[in-house]
Amino acid sequence: MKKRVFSGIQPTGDIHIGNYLGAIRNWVLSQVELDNIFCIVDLHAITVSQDPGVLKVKIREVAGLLFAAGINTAESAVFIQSHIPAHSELTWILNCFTPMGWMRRMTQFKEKSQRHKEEVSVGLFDYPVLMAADILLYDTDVVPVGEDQKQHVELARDIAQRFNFIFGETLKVPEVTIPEVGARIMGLDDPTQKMSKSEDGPGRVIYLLDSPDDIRSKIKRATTDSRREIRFDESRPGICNLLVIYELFTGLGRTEIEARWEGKGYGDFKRELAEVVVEGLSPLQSRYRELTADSTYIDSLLAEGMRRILPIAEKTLAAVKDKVGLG
Ligand code: ATP
Ligand code: LTN
Repeated sequence: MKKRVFSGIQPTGDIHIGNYLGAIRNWVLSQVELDNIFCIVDLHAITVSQDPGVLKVKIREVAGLLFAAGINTAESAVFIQSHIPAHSELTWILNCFTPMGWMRRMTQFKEKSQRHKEEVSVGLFDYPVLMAADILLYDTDVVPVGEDQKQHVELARDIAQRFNFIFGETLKVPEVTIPEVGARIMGLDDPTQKMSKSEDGPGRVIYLLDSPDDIRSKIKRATTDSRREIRFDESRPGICNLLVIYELFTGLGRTEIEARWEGKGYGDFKRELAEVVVEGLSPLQSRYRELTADSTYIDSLLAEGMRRILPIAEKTLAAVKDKVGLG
């Protein structure tokens, strides 16, 4: 039996090479040995304000990029959260068994409610319970998340354990893993800041759908330092970040890379790096264009994923309703 892994990705903002090199590429490589479920969490997205037209487009765009990157429907299921009503239904039921005290401890809510002061919704407060429902519906073994989401997965474990304690063994208690990100890609304009969907300083982020010219000009303008040697030296975050991007796209070893650039200048290195990134993204971009040429194709792949996993969600929800005494 393959281990079941559940991952959620928010359809907000544009997917960038940090997401690709740090996560999506590894998902593609792991799909043979793991039973992966990828959920595009549109219900989570609306916990803060979204433009409806943009949201709809972004949902398909994220899906298209996952498929273009090599996620394959025979091995993995990709689906849209709001297409399976069991997510909302289980959230409601779990709400009724989640103590307020546990929710008040959630640090992401504290941060986000500071940031979105005027428009803090009940949904934003309930975000972690919706996430628990996502995970618990599919008998998930493992949830790989970044450090910032660890507390939410621990809450999902606590909720499952409490439910099982009250009603008897019903929900599988998932493990959380923090993948050792091979790389944390930093912003090109400011290598002390993470490359991130929600922070798009001009020239900070290379998006997966950027044109070759945009990629070239962002890399050309990338912040480095006044030294000359091209080395993997963490005390020089600008050039080091560019080298890591080069390393991941070329697959070359660090010694080999340093030897190749010995005695050469930043300008030459940046020019070659830009071509490496342009070429590295080009197959993905052409597959994306092919996949999206027929506007219904992505929807058909999503429907296929949904059909495969819907019975798992429905079975869990039915068991939960039965235990609670509903219906
Ligand atoms: P946001 O700004 O909305 O938090 P994000 O770009 O940081 O977005 P997430 O949606 O939180 O991305 O993460 C999706 C996946 O991409 C996660 O597995 C995360 O670890 C990975 N990831 C995100 N940013 C980077 C980065 N700069 N370097 C490496 N991996 C990253
Ligand atoms: N909150 C997560 C996205 C997410 C998720 C999940 C991750 C929603 N549901 C279930 C893992 C499992 C985020 O912001 N990255």
